[in-house]
Amino acid sequence: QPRVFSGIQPSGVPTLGNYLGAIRNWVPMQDTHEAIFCVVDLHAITVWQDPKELARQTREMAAALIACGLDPKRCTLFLQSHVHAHTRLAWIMNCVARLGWLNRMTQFKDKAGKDKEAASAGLYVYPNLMAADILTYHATLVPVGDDQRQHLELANDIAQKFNHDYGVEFFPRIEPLIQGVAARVMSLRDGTKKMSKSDPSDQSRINLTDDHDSIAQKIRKARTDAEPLPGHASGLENRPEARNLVGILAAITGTLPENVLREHEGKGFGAFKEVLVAALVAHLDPIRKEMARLLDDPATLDAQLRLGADRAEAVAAPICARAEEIVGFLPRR
Ligand code: AQP
Repeated sequence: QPRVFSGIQPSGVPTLGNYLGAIRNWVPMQDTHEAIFCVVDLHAITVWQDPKELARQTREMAAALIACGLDPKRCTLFLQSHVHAHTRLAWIMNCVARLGWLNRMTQFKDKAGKDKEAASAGLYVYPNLMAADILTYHATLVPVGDDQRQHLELANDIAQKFNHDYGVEFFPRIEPLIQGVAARVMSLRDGTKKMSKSDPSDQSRINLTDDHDSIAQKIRKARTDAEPLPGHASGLENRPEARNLVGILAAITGTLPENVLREHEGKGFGAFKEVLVAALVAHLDPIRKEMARLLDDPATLDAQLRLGADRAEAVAAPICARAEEIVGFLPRR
């Protein structure tokens, strides 16, 4: 079975974007692949996180993943900071990656904002840690949202440079797996920005912890235009907010935007939004309730994460040790 790796930052409550672009696609892979999923707390601290909040959010993210259908028995689910191979290999990757490559990363530019000098060095080398996350498992498939495409290309460049510089065929090629009609869910306030768990405005996103009332309120207030829904996707050009809401309904009901448009052609957004609210609540409410149930028993959750870390380490530690040997580090005897 091919080995799959993916991760998610505990930098806030998981959003509908995380769910449709990533988590939901991970669930079926448990049965078809050797699946390794990680809550990437090391990545989260590349921007400031209040320590108490980070700890709470990390458990919450783990609970969300299980509530969405990841089964700690059928996949390896763990916290990144529990498996030291990630940081050990990341250091080597820091020394393989070139500054010129990192300078081209658009996520750094977006997240660092105007004052690049004030961004953390961690945020800058984030893609190197991400390369290490994947490569320390020799994973070949990485299911992610569309926003991560550039980082995966960089991970391949790093892997190839390592192989070339040390004259080995050690790290395999990584294939990004970017799936579904909602590979990029946009903000509810601005259809040109992606929906993000760390967006300062809670109104910009649907959280997996949102109940009926918050979902209804956020969708009713979501930005749209005054035109009715067209019958074809061509009628959504230059209407990013309208396209986003249609895409969300299509994804959540398991159909294509064309079918949504055929069914709702000519409707105004007032009526369409009510359909969307009902579909979102029906889909997300069981997840929200299951999350709450899991968080009620943190000891069981922690035990599951510990088991996951043991399993992850058994795969990652020997690969990392071999990489260190290739570089020329003496083993500790
Ligand atoms: N809006 C989105 N649409 C589709 N997929 C998305 N993903 C994130 N946002 C969207 C996918 O979710 C996975 C986990 O992402 P992450 O937590 O590692 O970091 P991120 O991509 O930076 O996500 P956020 O929500 O925007 O987090 P913050 O705000 O902390 O930066 C990835 O597979 C990602 O593609």
